[in-house]
Amino acid sequence: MRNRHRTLVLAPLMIAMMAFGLTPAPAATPSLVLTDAVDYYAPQLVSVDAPSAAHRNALASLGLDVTEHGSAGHLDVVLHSALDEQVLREAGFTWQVEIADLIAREVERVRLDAAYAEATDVSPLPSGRDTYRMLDDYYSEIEDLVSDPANAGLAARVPVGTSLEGRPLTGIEIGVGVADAQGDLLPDDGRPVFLMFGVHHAREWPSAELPMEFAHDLLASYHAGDARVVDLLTRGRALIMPVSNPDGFDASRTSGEYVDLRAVDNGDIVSILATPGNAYKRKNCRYVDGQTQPAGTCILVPSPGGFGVGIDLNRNYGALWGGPGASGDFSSATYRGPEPFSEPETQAIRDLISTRQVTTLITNHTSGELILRPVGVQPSTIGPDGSPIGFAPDECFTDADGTDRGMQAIGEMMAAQNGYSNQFGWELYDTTGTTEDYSYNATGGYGYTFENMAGEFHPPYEQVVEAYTGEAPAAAGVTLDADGRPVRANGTLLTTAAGDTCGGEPVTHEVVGGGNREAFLIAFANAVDTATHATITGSAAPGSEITVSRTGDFPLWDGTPLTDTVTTTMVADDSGAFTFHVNPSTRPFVDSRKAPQLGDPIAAVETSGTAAPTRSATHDLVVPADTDVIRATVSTSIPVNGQVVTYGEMHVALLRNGFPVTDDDGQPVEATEFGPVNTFLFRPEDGIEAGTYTLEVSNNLAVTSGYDLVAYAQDVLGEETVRTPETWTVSCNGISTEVLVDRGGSIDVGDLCG
Ligand code: 0X9
Ligand code: ZN
Repeated sequence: MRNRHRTLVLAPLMIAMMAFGLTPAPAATPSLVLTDAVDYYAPQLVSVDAPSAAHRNALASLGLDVTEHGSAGHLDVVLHSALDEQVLREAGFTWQVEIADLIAREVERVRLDAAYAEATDVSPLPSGRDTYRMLDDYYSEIEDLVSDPANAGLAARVPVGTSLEGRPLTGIEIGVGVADAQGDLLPDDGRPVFLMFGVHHAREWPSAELPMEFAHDLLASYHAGDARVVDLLTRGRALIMPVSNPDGFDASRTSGEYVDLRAVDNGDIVSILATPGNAYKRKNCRYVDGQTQPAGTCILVPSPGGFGVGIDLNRNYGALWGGPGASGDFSSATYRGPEPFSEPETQAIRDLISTRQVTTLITNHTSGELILRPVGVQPSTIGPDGSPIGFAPDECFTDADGTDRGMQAIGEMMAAQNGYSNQFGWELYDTTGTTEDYSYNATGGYGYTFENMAGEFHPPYEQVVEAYTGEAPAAAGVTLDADGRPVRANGTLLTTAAGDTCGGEPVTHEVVGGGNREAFLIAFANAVDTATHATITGSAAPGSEITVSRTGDFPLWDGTPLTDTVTTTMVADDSGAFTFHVNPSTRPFVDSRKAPQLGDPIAAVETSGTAAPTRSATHDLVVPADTDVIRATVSTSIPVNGQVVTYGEMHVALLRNGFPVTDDDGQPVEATEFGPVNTFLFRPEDGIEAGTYTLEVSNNLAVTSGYDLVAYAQDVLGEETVRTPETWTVSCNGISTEVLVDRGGSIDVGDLCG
């Protein structure tokens, strides 16, 4: 009832804002009177044709409300205005409408959810829930779980921090012996942590439901004597924070509920129109960079979709902050904030990650049915150190038994359960400053983004239930092909070829299609698997405190170093010995990266031209002997709405005597890697013979465009950057030692504690 009352008061303000496309100044008190029905542009969800990563990055650079959902060749975008449509059209994109009216869909969603709740006594979820939780439900359920006497010792509340508006950031930690009698966290005992987040983005409600259900599940399964869960909770701990952006979530969730008001005011357009105010809000609640603001006012400021006030928390983390796929404009859906970790929410999460040994992390988002792993930008993109970003050093990792246990392999194991696509973060579009890129780069713990659900930010609740249990079509359709690889119902592999080059014994899948429940359990199992993290052992008197710490710099995109310290302290038990489960001592950031290092150009062509839509133009490059690669960068700019926008939508092919240059097997040599400004790297297996080559530039957009082309002949100096090993400083009772320990390794420090 409280919400309903508040809605009626707020609706006219929201309508006024929508009608005039305004974002109010803080504490604005407009007194607009609504006379006639408002003729509104219904926000729509459209699927934009974007056949290549270059198209997708071009699309992401238009400043529209791009979502992560997209199948091969498409990317979904929320259109909020006729102007959005115009921007898309003028950039030459075509699209299909998926949801013509998100407001009407919200009305339908509320109706479907009411019907589902009516028809359902207890859902198949561990909690039995049949409706989306409100913010207070998350707080009260966590409190109920930790104070339930049956869970004594097993579940602890974790105060992670406080949001901008002063709401608690609350996690629950689950593991044998983690809590005291009051449900507070006991000191760390050296066991590894599986960390799971939800709702970085306000509108992505299922991303909080799924981890909350996993918390219920772990406890219930433990009590039921499920041997696998008992083992996991004995060897490790699961730390779950369902809502990482409580201010934004509360605004979105309560706005979504307002739609119900049509029943109260007889379907008056006012209450329905009020919905988009915050139901599709994405960012946090910051109104003005760096300034505090009155608590509880976020809900008053409508943020249609990704736009409006706020900072995109998933662009605010430190790793390569300020790089591609993040915006410097306050009103952008991907606004990165004025500096890395400018927001209390990301600061709190950084402090959490840098004081615990998080060996595996899943940050849940919605939607798109994807499992994304580092890195966030295309590997050929030149990073702040002047070298290509390359692949994550842990993309592939072969354990002592010869089995693939790298991030790609663990991703595939999870994909076999929920039916999602296992792929690199950059395969849809570039991002920098994201949660798992930060956590992976700073700690070496495996990190994934789950884009849960098929294609809506808050689909009917029944779909959330099915996503957890495995009844969802994506999970239910998974089978194994003749090679034992997981495939979709239509027979396509769930994991992309790009990551499938690791060379160890492939992982095996005994069960498939178990939904997110099984996928989360696999991630937890990886977190406790000593094959994919490291251990430090020694002897210690009961109660001794052992600390591991490491300080290092990682660069922001402009090269500015950001100092990062990881320090974790554990307390030895009564056994006289300790085992500290830690991440590898060397951070991925300074670890060897698999990326070609190119020598100085030995021949070059710099030119410009014009290409009509779907047509190409050609330019010659005379290549000397000793050339290993030809690297071509084509940049274009097109005025859109009076602004010059830089795209990367042109494609380059390499020809000789009018025919594509082919490899041994007769296939044209494709550009293997390309960056956000369209850098194409041609690297035939046998190198490049001296002679004249032709670069064919073709225009994929529907408008004629000028371009600049720079192409170099270069040789490859080496495949990997030099590794700079790092150590953990291990200390106990004032004595310390430096320990170098790799993934899968174990080091005994003896009686360091004296
Ligand atoms: O753009 C995002 O923040 C995520 N998608 S969403 O639609 N939920 O907003 C994707 C983040 C992907 N992470 C990395 N590429 N590292
Ligand atoms: Zn998201």
